Amino acid sequence: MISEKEYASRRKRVAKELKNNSIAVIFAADNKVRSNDTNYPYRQNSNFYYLSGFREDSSALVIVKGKKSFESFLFVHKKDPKEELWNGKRLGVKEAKKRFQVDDVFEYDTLNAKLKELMQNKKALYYDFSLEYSKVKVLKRYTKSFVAIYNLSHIVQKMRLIKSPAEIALIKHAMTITKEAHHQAMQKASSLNYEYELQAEIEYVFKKNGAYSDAYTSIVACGDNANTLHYINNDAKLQKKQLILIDAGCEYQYYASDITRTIPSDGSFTQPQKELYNGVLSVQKQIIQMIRPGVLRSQLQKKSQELLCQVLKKLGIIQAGKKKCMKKELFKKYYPHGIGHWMGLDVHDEAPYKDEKNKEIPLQEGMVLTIEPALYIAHDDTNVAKKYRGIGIRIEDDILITATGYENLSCDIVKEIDEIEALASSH
Ligand SMILES: [Mn+2]
Repeated sequence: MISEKEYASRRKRVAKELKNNSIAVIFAADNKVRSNDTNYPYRQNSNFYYLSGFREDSSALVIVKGKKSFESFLFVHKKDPKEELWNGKRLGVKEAKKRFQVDDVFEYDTLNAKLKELMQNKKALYYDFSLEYSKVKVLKRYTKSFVAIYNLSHIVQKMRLIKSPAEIALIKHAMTITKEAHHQAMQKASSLNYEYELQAEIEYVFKKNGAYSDAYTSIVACGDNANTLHYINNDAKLQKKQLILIDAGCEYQYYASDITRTIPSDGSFTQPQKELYNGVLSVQKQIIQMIRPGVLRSQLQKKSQELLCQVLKKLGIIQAGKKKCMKKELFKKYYPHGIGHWMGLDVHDEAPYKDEKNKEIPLQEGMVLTIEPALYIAHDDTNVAKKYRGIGIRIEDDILITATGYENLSCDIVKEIDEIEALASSH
């Protein structure tokens, strides 16, 4: 749980960054139509949630900065028995006043009128430029009167980069659920017939343990399907003697987990699969061991490419040495993506990789970064020995940067070949 005090301190930190005589407006997410009159399950906007902890739609947070002091106001949907009968209880103004440590709470219907009043004599306006919400469009009507307009999300994103102990605790909880899901998949894979059955087993564990759901659409890709990086069809038959790439993580109390494991379809790895798998695994372990404050993500990226060049050479997939492999980027065909990304409220956390001067931000205590090296060998790549074709392997863990090094938050999710095989045979 994130305390109301922590949310209040985040608003205070935002206010500190605002220019004097300014106003910041941040909106809750809109509902999104799935089809006709049904909506997707509602998910609050991460930046709004980060600053308010409020999960209802039709709400907004306004921070008004004076010369030194600031005030924060929350706008919430009014109590409305008729509407609540269909769409669930609303907190309402009265209860919101008790719960949130803001200066005042108003009805959302009054937002436009209130904004007009609060914006009087303000010099700068902050809002999230990336949002296309209906209310943002309204906001744009007022912007002409401002001397300066800034993107609020830049301030919030920077804060989101460093996780508090309470946030780390939630990510760790998400990880315990995701661990159970992946272990379940390892145990059940050989007894199932379709990729979606495996997906169902995984997401059952998510839901059963009180996770909102998946933090992103699960990837369950058997054989050559793993070579499609964002494969989400998950509708193919599970073939014998294949590897299955499973990229799945739950979202718990708004915090993500993002884990990939690659497992055999019938309980045991074949010899060529083992060779490729152990190559990727050894690279992943070496990269994780490099992690500590001050290290750059680009250093991890380059090192992962160099190490994978060596693996590819050792297996005879490429003939060139490390130097040529790097210079000509020969690895790219087999490892086309990045080593990892920030993770938090979003699976790809909306936080910067570079500072204002376009300089890369080094790793710091409290950041959470995924480490996910991979090798993808297409089924029709005739340059590669036949035994390796149609195999895609990615191994992904979520790493917390600590004061002296790192903590692998997903170290309990097995990834050694003998551990995976042991789980598969324990079913
Ligand atoms: Mn990832």
